[in-house]
Amino acid sequence: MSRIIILGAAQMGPIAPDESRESCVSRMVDLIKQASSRGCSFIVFPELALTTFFPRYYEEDITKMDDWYEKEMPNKATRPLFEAAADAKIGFYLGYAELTPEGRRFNTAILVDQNGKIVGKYRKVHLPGHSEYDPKRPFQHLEKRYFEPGDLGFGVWRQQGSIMGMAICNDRRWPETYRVMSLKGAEIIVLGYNTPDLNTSGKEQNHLRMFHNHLTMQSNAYMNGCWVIGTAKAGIEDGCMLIGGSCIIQPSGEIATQAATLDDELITFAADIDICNMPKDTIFNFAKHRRIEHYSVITEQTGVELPKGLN
Ligand code: ING
Repeated sequence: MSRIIILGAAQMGPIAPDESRESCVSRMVDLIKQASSRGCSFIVFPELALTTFFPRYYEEDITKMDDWYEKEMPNKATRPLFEAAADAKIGFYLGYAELTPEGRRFNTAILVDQNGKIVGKYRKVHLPGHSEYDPKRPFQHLEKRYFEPGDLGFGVWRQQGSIMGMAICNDRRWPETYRVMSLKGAEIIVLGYNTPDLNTSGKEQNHLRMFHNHLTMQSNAYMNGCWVIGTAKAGIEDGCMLIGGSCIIQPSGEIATQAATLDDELITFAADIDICNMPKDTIFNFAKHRRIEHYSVITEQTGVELPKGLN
């Protein structure tokens, strides 16, 4: 009997800087209701789904940015989301900015089960952008200023009869992200993203933003025999265009369904999790085919080091 799970990507349109948490949550509750009417049992919200993408703003005194972070989860503003999801028996992934009691700051995502219980937490490992004001950029991308690199590694959890892992945005551009989780048995990898339409760190043709968005998730879904769900926060936020392109990707690497708009939009797919088995048992049977005796530089080196004699 195949393990069919109706999965959803709950894309969100822009969140204005002055939009309240309550307004974001009510938009997300609407998406939960749509998901319920379409038989979903798990949906994926974007990265930083409760606020505008605030790392585009520079602030000398980081403590002045505290209002962008959640000090506890769930909290008064988000409890209605947890309740609506539990009523609908829908699990979800939620991205938000976390400020811990000790004052540490992370770009965080949680896994919530169908009873509204937080069963997993992930903190974004790969932080793109920069930590100081960069006058050359039309807008800032200060994730290295406002967040620490994640300290929880890449975990996996049982979720509705499958093994699920989490990532956040820039993590999707690093193959190590998916390989670590699929070496732990991941069959579904879920992630949210806020990706500016303009690459402020270098000259790049604009069409490549969406090409790279899908290339990274499709290729890694294929190379790890996993379902991958990528959910965008999309549209123009405070003058900055964020790409859409939310998608549900099969273990073959093919996009099963993709968002058509830059607004709040739910896309769903009845995923047969067992189609992971063929690639994981054959072409990407890690135990049979990997040769780890040749891979050590991947974890022993951070940057490039030319082999002796090539200097
Ligand atoms: N956003 C972008 C992303 O990785 C980025 C950062 C933009 C990286 C453009 C490279 C090029 O999709 C986040 N939030 O990581």
